Amino acid sequence: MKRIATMQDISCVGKCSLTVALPVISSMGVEAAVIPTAVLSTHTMFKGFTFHDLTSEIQPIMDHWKKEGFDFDALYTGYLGSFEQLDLAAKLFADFGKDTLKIVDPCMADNGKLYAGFTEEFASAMKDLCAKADIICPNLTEASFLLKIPYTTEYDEAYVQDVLKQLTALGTRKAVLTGISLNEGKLGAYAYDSKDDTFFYYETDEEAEHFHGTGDIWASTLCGAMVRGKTFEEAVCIACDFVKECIHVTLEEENHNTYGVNFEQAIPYLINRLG
Ligand code: PXL
Repeated sequence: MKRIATMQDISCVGKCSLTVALPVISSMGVEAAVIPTAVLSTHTMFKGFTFHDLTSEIQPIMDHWKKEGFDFDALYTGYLGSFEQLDLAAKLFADFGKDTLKIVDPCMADNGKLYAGFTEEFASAMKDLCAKADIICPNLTEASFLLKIPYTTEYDEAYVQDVLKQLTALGTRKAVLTGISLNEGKLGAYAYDSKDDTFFYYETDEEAEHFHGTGDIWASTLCGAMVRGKTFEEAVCIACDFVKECIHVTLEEENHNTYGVNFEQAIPYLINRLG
């Protein structure tokens, strides 16, 4: 059985980070080992969330794993909350990442703005972690902060390709920009493999609403699909299709919640889509 180690927080309510990574990866038939970086009562879009930092646990967890001789088919980092956690993620890559797929989702911003608590200095340090990854999957806002370029919603295909080339120039082999819309009513992901110098774009019909946590579902699905032997392109398509299905299932439900998607009832679709 394949095994992924993922490092991100637990937001107890919010359907993001570990509360989606675990079920999504597990449902893809892959073992999910976790390094929880913090416990929050909710994700940071709610007011008054509690926060308990677990940074001091991370090194002891990795030391124990090393002693037990565990290895992983992929390492996947999501929302990380401090410079120290970025250093520990780099350590995870150094200690367990030889010949292992390393995926960094540089969670820190959306819609032109950094999430609560993040700074431009943090974005700059995140860039160094991205350099150590095989694949990174920022949205356009995160890409703008990583590259220190202005965020824009007015872009064309040439712009997206240029951003992707700049992202891989940070040191990662592949970059995928999520949430890209090149055609009215469509939404997708634009990917670049710098080694082969090939681009790849996949889009689906855009759903009527956007939800928090879909980036984490997207990255978890990409990671699971790659570990299950799908090509990079196939994995990008599966991740886009699954997120679209999650939003679709959510919107079908009367009085659906607004803080996260109904990915749970879309899981049969994912298993089927995986083949
Ligand atoms: O989905 C990204 C994410 C993960 N974890 C926490 C968050 C967010 C986004 O806001 O607040 C705690």
